[in-house]
Amino acid sequence: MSQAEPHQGAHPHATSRRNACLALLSAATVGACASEGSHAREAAAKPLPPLPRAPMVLSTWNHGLPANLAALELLHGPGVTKSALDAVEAGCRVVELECPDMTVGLGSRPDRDGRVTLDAAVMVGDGRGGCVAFVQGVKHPISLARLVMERTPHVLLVGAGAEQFARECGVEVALPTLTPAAEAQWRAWLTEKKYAPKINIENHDTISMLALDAQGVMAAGSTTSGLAYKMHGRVGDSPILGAGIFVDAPIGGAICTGLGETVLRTLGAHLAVEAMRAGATPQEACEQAIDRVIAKNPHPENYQVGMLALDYHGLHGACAVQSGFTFALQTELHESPSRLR
Ligand code: SD4
Repeated sequence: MSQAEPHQGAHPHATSRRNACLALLSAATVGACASEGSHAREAAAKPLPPLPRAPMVLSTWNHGLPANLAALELLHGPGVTKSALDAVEAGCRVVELECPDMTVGLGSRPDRDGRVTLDAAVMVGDGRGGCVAFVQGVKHPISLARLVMERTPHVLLVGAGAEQFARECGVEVALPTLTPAAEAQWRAWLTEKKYAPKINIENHDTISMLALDAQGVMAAGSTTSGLAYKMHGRVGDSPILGAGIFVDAPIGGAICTGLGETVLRTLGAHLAVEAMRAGATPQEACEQAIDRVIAKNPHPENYQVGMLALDYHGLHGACAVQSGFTFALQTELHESPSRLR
């Protein structure tokens, strides 16, 4: 795909270790796509482009499309006062409210005891981060994670303590319930109770997001219900800095999705950022990190991990263990033609 060419729909490319990732580029997304490994390597050989004047947002899975739009909206236009962190929070909140895959937010599938427990994290390039894990009844865990970063001396709050902090901040904590759809699926699962924690392409889940604003500030976020029917108390990679998300200025950021245990064992996002620090392009960094995940976790045919990386020049990379990993990149906002003025 030429860099100037608008591209619509799913775009297969060969960056995964086992197969291919899919780059999801919306009709509103044009240009600057270094998602193919060869593009990224060519770009690395050339002098690096100047710091981007236009902001960009990169997210996991199909739900990255609406999330990116909400995020980028905050970063565009004259007199913009919102930051990359505001954008990440706004984008993730979209999926927390509406997630057809039932894998983010209060409408998610529960753990094996029938309780929806949520994890989230935010991080910015100066090393600050906030995380919440194993929280129930919180509509927007991504915002609670940000509050942990901004209002406490801590990085990670979990469970009842995190919920208490939410109430203290005036964040509503609802009584935990299941949506009718989630309850029906859980009850069907209970008939067999097969505990097989595999995340594959049928289980599109976590939204993880990287945003780079026009001031060259980068932020990352992730929010998830984790594995469906997990053990009560299980926490994955998403709320752990260095595992599910990591950002370090002026190197770049990386985010993950997939089976969290495999990423926790390798600190995948940190690996990718350190690879970039050592000179890898974002694409090479994702490939190296995914190689490590596969090396340290047997039977890669049984799990999926997708990784995205972005550097401060606006180059991005993507790689996954298996085919079927989609991501969304948004660099521009477009207004649709209208019939009425
Ligand atoms: C977890 N990494 O809790 C999350 C889930 C996920 O794609 O990202 N799935 O393991």
